[in-house]
Amino acid sequence: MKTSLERRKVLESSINQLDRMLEIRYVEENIQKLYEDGHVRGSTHLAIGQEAISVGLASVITPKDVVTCTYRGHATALALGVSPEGVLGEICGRQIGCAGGVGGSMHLMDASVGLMPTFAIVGAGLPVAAGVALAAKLKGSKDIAVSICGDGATNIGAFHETLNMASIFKLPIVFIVENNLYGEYTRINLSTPIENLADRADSYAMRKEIVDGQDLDAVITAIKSAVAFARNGEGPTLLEMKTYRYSGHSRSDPATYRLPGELDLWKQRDPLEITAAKLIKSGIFTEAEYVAMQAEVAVRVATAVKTVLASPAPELDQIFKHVSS
Ligand SMILES: Cc1ncc(C[n+]2csc(CCOP(=O)(O)OP(=O)(O)O)c2C)c(N)n1
Ligand SMILES: [Mg+2]
Repeated sequence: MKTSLERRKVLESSINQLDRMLEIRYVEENIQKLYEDGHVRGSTHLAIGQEAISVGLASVITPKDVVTCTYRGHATALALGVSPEGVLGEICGRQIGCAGGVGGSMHLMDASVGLMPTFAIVGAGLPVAAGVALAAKLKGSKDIAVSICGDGATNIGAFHETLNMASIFKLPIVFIVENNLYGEYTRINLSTPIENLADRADSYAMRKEIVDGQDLDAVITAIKSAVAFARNGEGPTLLEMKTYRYSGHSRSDPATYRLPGELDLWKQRDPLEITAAKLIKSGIFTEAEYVAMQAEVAVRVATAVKTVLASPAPELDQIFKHVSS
């Protein structure tokens, strides 16, 4: 099995980026099945439909950069390099999981590729990322921090305090807001009085950009310039990624609160299909190769599921490991 770092290096070509987006999609679909079959305890939150953002990010930053993200971070973990066994194993509470099976769905982590343990508390990752960015600045390193949060998190106090501090200290940080239009079961227009969340950067005199989060190329271009800006010591950027989650908020939410027809409209702009169509049009990839890739990735993920289900649960004494007193 490849290490997380080795898997990260594979993201250099656009064909490999498409492969990773497919892997994320199939892992997420399998998580839903594993949940329904009783292998997942507690909750789990899928990012189907949002794959381009994580893969775009992982294609740009280095493993020395640090990322904080949310409970919806399975896609980010896989994109950064954590294996399907590491992600699925953690979600199913098995020893093979990336936190040894004691963290679960909302606490994926892998320091070797800069993934801080993912955050279950809305907005909690932002100040931590700012702390990492401040440390990098004080040390004079060129490393940056990235904070990923949802649209709902932009209404949390920690979001505003962190943006203010990041701006005033010119911290090397990129704030990514995955605006998927919903916070739990509430549509954004019922909770948030502005349409473009990027505008929240204006209060903090911060660089901002609205990005088509379904288009991998647009995501990569925006993240590249925000990362260069941060590495040059020029300060933070707020990137609002317009996106959509195909599934409900969490494991058993049928999302009956969606606007009629909304899901179908977004599926017409599926990030995997947009990327595949571009590659096929450019002539560097064929339809047949795409079909073969889908089959290969499906087998890879099915094999990971088998490996995970054969992995034991953590021993009881693991409860006391990594706990400070
Ligand atoms: C501080 C805090 N308040 C409330 C919750 C309950 N909660 C969990 S997810 C969520 C919605 C967050 O929505 P958003 O930031 O848009 O992220 P998304 O789930 O859409 O990715 C809420 C309110 C929480 N986990 N933490
Ligand atoms: Mg949301």
